[in-house]
Amino acid sequence: MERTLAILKPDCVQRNLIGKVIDRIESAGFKIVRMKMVHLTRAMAEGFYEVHNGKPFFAELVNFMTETPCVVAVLEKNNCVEAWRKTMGATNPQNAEPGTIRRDLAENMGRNIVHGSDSTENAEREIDFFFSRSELL
Ligand code: DAT
Ligand code: MG
Repeated sequence: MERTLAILKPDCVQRNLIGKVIDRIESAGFKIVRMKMVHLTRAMAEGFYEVHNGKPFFAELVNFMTETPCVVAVLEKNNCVEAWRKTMGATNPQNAEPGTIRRDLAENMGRNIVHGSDSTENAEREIDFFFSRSELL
């Protein structure tokens, strides 16, 4: 079964929306196979988002992701990577479809509640970034 990495970002935790987002995940048919809270260090946030290093929003992104703990989870479903991107909605909540998490809950593009891997290759990399081999057994 295909897997992806989801993050309930610091804004989700700060605004007490963890339960609402988990409900949406489960209602959309994803199985939550692993889940934990993590407070990212700067080095972790910079490493996780290294493809965005050098972009104008990079510093803001790293600051945001290190504000408070977040929740990281491994989701499982058929066609999981694409299905989770669809459930999240577009990066900019103003462009996201009604009924998506970002459209319904996010405040702006920088603070957009959730993360999802954008390919099966990146899903593997991102799951390995947060979960050790023994945690995945
Ligand atoms: P996504 O999270 O939809 O995969 P991304 O990988 O392009 O989007 O960017 C990672 C995060 O960086 C995104 O969730 C929010 C932030 N971000 C991206 N583009 C931005 C911009 N133009 N201004 C502010 N924040 C931005
Ligand atoms: Mg991305």
